[in-house]
Amino acid sequence: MSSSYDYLFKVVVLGEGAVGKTAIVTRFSHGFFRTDYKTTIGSQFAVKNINIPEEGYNELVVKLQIWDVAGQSRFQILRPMYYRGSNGGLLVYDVSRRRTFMLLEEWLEELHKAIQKEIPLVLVANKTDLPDIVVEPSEGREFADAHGMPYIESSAKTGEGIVDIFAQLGEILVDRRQKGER
Ligand code: G3D
Ligand code: MG
Repeated sequence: MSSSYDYLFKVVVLGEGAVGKTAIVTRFSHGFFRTDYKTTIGSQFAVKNINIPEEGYNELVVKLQIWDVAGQSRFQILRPMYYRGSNGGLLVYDVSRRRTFMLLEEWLEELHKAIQKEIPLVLVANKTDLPDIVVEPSEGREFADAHGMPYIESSAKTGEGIVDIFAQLGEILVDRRQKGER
């Protein structure tokens, strides 16, 4: 098995506690988690390669290093350390809890304060399998449009949208790299 790849990107997963960050990453990476032993805060990353079709018959191998950052407020002081060097991210909320949607701006602020620049993000509306959806898709789309990000609905429970999240982000990141942006 070859471990070579064309691009490597660090991806951070942001959002309130219990929105499904760990569930999304676990499902996508088939549960292969590597614990970050350097700290005790429980942040961990998964590594997974995705293939992105190119023009012609080419396919690019993109290696994603996906950081699942602890969302609890008691870890707030430590989180900026994990944002450093990230190329892109997932901004996740839970469609059954409005509070997790209302707090998205604060996650953006925390990220930008830490890394001092804009990076491509994907807005993830998770838990669409639940019957009691309180944040309408139109609201999610509006937020995503306002911030220039794609909007993707997902369920870590059923698997809906999970591959799409990383495929879309991967494509955006490759596109930027090919245009010479970091
Ligand atoms: P976090 O990492 O953002 O804190 P977790 O969130 O991945 O730990 O998920 C929090 C809880 O939500 C878990 O339930 C998990 O199973 C559940 N969950 C995550 N994604 C989904 C989803 O798409 N649909 C549904 N129905 N549940 C989801 P428990 O009960 O294990 O705490
Ligand atoms: Mg978690």
